[in-house]
Amino acid sequence: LKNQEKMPFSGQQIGEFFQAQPNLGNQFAEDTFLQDTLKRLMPNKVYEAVNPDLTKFGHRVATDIMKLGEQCEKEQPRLIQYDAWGKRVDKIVTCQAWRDLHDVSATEGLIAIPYERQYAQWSRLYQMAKLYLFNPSGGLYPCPLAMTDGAARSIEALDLKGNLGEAFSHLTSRDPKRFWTSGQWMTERKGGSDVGEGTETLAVAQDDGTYRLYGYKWFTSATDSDMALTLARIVDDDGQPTPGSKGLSMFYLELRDKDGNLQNISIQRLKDKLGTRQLPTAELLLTGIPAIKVSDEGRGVATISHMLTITRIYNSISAVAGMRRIVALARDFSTKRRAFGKLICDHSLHMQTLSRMEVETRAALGLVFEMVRLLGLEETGIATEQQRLLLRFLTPMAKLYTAKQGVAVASEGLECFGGQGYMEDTGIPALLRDAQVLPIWEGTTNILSMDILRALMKSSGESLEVYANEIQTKLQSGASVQSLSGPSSRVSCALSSLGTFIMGSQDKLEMAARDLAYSLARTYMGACLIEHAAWSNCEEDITVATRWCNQELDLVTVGNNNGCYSNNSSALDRSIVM
Ligand code: UCC
Ligand code: FAD
Repeated sequence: LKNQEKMPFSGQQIGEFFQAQPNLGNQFAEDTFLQDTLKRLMPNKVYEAVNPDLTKFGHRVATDIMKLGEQCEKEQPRLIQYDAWGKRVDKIVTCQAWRDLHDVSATEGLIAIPYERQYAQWSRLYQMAKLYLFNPSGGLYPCPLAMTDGAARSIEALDLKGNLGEAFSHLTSRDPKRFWTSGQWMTERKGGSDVGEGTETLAVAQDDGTYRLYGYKWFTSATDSDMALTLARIVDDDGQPTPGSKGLSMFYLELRDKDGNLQNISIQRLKDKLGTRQLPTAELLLTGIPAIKVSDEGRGVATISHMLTITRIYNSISAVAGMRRIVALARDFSTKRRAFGKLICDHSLHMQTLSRMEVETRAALGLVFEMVRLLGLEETGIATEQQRLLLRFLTPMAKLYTAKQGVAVASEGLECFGGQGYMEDTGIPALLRDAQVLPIWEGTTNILSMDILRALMKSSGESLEVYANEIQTKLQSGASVQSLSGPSSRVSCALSSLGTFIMGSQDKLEMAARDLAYSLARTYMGACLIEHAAWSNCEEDITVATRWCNQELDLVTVGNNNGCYSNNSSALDRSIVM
């Protein structure tokens, strides 16, 4: 053959075909479901007022902010424990991009917005819409923001501004030089779920009314934060603590002194993690750090639950935002990648795969923004008792369910890119690695399933009544749209079988807790999708609601019929596993 030097792979040439990479457009402008959700939940005047900022931010998260996030993945934090002369320094070195994300968070008002309350109860929706946009681009900075917001909300809700007003003003500042972040230290080596048994940290009273804390915190994320809320056990005059949950109190502390040196803390090591690698997560030895008690003695768990509500809502926002991101990338890629003679978006089976991911994403978004709506009502003091109960009930449900969806959709999403989805330098695997933490931190799936039961019992069943009433109200809104009658009756059936199951199976609730939580979440999601479709009256939304309700609503009934929660099922589970 002549002219062999012109063959495509000859010499130094590596071929002529290069796959066009997936790109992101403006993440607000492209997300019509988010826009519609906000239009439905906000008065028009508020939506029009926040729209320009969301549009601007939607562009930033696909451009400069995304670059900062990518940089944080490349330049991960490291710990310098000793200086050249052997002195212990315990310095966490973060990259410039991480510090820039701190400044972006302040100037964009990511924490400030809901506390400024310029848009009354709708301020939360506005803020959470920004956080949703920020999450998959923000290099895990949303993690410290979650704890920062949780701390600010705790200070506000617990009326602690007298003592902690200065901290509150730092946490909610738009000035990067003043803006503080907070940690949330609950987990110790003996246990992160059962903190009542797991907490070994002791608090010793000082003459001036403050305390010093001694202990070992096993997971502390964003250890470059300025302050933290934590749990410890106050010792009596003989040095004896009260065991169990009733011995725990909540404390406020600042990590560094005025010169920026850690105050009686040593950073033992940074965690070597599957994902969230952008985020410094450390083990801390507390060797007498000064702290202020900010709960009643023995009320630590109940008090820190104000923070948990916020961080669990952030977790849910993060899950749905991750889903949106991978769907957006996979959708764009499908218009660029060819196989078997056509673009993969023209293969109907691939399009079905994408549309199922989109339905999951919309169902999750509907539930999460419903929670955010309720949070806005609660913190502006206008929520009814029923709405407060509903928020309490939905928070663990949404956290646990969206976290699982987040992992499943990220995994499916990776596959949409074929082998490239598995390649680290595309940035796509990080979406899966980072999603995998969402079911673990802030309460695992089982623990949150039990938390739903806790909320149910504590309200003597009223939470369930409120939940059912709210679903009925949503279905009512769809009554005028004929094509929603099918999905509405599926939700009604699911609701009544849930009610029957709960009332008739008090002894089985623990065994059924996880399936029950999933069913409660799916049923509520169905109702939210129906409400949305009734509001828009558009065919696409009606199809989404119909598909969701046709596919998702039978779990508890199936489990019960299969004897999964019967008296001997636990013994059978044990024999299968062991
Ligand atoms: O993982 C962590 C940080 C990660 C970084 C942040 C990321 C955020 C997302 C970012 C996205 C990018 S921090 C660690 C998180 N740890 C947990 O979530 C702990 C999980 N374990 C539990 O939730 C358990 O259920 C415990 C610890 C709450 C169980 O403790 P107890 O002491 O056994 O619980 P009790 O006795 O049932 O509850 C004590 C009191 C009760 O109130 P009273 O005494 O008035 O009856 C409960 O009703 O606390 C109340 N309580 C609650 N109240 C318990 N949980 C709640 C709740 N969720 N809401 C309201
Ligand atoms: P365990 O409590 O030992 O649980 C092990 C398993 O047992 C879980 O699957 C759980 O669901 C199951 N289980 C336990 N009890 C029950 C039960 N009664 N019924 C059924 N199943 C049960 N913590 C902080 O306080 N601050 C932080 O900043 C922080 N950052 C983190 C960052 C990362 C990246 C990670 C991975 C974790 C972080 N954590 C943090 C810790 C996290 O909150 C805990 O890991 C989590 O709460 C679980 O606790 P554990 O690891 O002790 O697991």
